[in-house]
Amino acid sequence: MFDFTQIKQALIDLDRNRTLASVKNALNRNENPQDILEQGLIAGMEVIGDKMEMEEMFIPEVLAAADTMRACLDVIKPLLGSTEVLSKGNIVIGTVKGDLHDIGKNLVAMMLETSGFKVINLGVDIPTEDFVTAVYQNSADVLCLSALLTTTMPVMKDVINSVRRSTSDNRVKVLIGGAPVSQDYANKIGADGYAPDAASAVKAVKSLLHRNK
Ligand code: B1M
Repeated sequence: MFDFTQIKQALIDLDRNRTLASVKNALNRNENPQDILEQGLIAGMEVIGDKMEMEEMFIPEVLAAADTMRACLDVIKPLLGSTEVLSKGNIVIGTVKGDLHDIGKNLVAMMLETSGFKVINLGVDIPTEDFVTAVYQNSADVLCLSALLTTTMPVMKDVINSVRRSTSDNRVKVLIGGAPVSQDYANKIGADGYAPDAASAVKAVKSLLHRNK
């Protein structure tokens, strides 16, 4: 059995080369990319978050870890499954205004892409009007909003209200996610769905599209 704590610890130690080497080593040993992600990289990021909260780690260190995580995701992405030729639907995704966190959002985008959806990834710190424009220009079926800060969660409500105001038929469904977000919160702000992680985001998008038919 592969010891995923190697990956987790290398990420916590901010050792980029060792983290990448451990990820490649696990892949060479045919470990499941999903396990590498969850038991190695995401588990490591959780510890980094705790250290950040306890002021044992600071922004430059967390940024370095985020950069390493991004490099590892680039290695894993091609192995998560091949993108289907026909798009199953158009998805617009972004992190709301005021929020710069993008690792989880990019993971969700990546999983959706490899599941056959056309994904328009707007990036981070996206103004509400840009979401509205992107939904319209791309005839989006689902709008995915990510927020990692309790202070930016309320922005999701503004985006939902603006998107609803701008489309008369309610066709576009809105899915929300991010560490501080919950199903209760989704209900409260009128989102169509909530997903706690990237894998369930794919399931949630499929279920929302199914409901659309
Ligand atoms: Co920040 N940060 N950060 N940070 N950061 C958190 C979120 C925090 C919990 C850390 C802590 O204190 N323990 C805390 C938030 C507290 C709160 O609001 N309750 C925090 C803070 C306070 C801050 C700053 C304010 C710090 C400061 O400046 N004093 C600042 C804010 C900047 C801003 O956004 N305006 C800040 C900055 C940063 C960095 C820039 C240094 C960096 C981000 C780099 C980047 O993303 N490119 C960073 C990081 C890396 C973190 C932690 C450590 C890790 C986040 C992460 O990438 N996790 C984080 C602590 C933590 O989460 N434990 C923390 C891994 C990722 C895979 O998980 O993003 O949760 P996550 O995504 C998951 C799910 O949430 C879900 O699926 C993903 C994977 O399965 N998901 C969705 C996400 N979006 C989804 C959308 C969906 C569905 C599911 O559908 C649409």
